[in-house]
Parts: sequence; structure tokens; C-alpha cells
Amino acid sequence: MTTTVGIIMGSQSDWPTLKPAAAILTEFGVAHETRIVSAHRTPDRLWDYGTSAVERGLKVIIAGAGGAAHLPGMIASKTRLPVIGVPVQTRALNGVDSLYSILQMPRGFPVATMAIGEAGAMNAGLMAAQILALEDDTLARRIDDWRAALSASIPEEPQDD
Ligand code: RP5
Repeated sequence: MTTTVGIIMGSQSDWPTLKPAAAILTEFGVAHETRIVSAHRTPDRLWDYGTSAVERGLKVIIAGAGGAAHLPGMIASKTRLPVIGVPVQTRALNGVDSLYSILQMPRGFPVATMAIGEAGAMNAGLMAAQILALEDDTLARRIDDWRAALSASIPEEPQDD
């Protein structure tokens, strides 16, 4: 199965946040890879990843980083593949630093920015799957079923604990 989604993160410490993206892709049967690619600590790795992404067959990149979160934007500058950014929650500024770093891209190089933290990571995985489902009917049906099951699981009335 061809790997179509690349999940990259700035540090090992980002992995717990990015895991839900990988988990939902696994649930949908979407082949993906996970890599540590730091904009600041491994800039050559970032360059190589961005320049080779299209020819390697990737279709979507999910990029998570925290603090001075330049990874999603820098990857977006090196590939025309859609980049979905996940701001990692930080201790010092609660992830608002990550959010603004990823969100405020200059005109011409967009990053589709998700919410801070694990919910954002899961939505990044869903967004990647939904993009791939545009050209994959089997995946589209899986996503439709998943969404219907989620809706069906929501009670109409709140319950006492
Ligand atoms: C960023 O710095 C990473 O994305 C991470 O969120 C943050 C802290 O990295 P570590 O010091 O935990 O490796 O580049």
C-alpha cells in the first residue's frame, strides 16, 4: 500500500499530541509514515522531506510543532502538497504561540491550521482522510460510516454522572 500521508513533528516530545492523527488514519486504513523533522534542529532533513514529498507519492502532510512552530510553514514553502498544521500545547504560553506561528502564513503559502493539541491532531487525520476520499470511494464510505456512528453516539439529553 502506498504511503499517502506524512505525519511530521518537530520533536519526540510532540509525538503524544500527534498520535491521534496516526490513530484515526490507521482506523481508516490510510497508509502513513511518522517522522521527526525539526525546522531548527534538522533543517536539512526538512529540506529533503519537502523537496522529495511529491515524487515519493505523498498526497497530504500533517505537521505538528510547538513554540516557535515553523515546521508546518517551512514544509509548505517546499512542497505544493496540502499541509495541515497542528499547534502543540506548550507550557509557557499554552500553545497560543504555536497556533499563531502556524496560522499566520504570508499570502501564497497556506497551512490549514487545526485546533491546539490532541483534538487538532485527530481533526488533522480526519481532514487528510477526507482529502484522500475525494478520489477513493471505499475510503469515502468508511468516513461516512464513522461520522454517522459518531452522530448516533451523542445522546439527546444530558445524563447525570
Ligand atoms: C519545537 O520545540 C517542537 O515542535 C516542540 O514542540 C518544542 C520543544 O521541543 P523539545 O525541547 O521538547 O524537543 O521545535
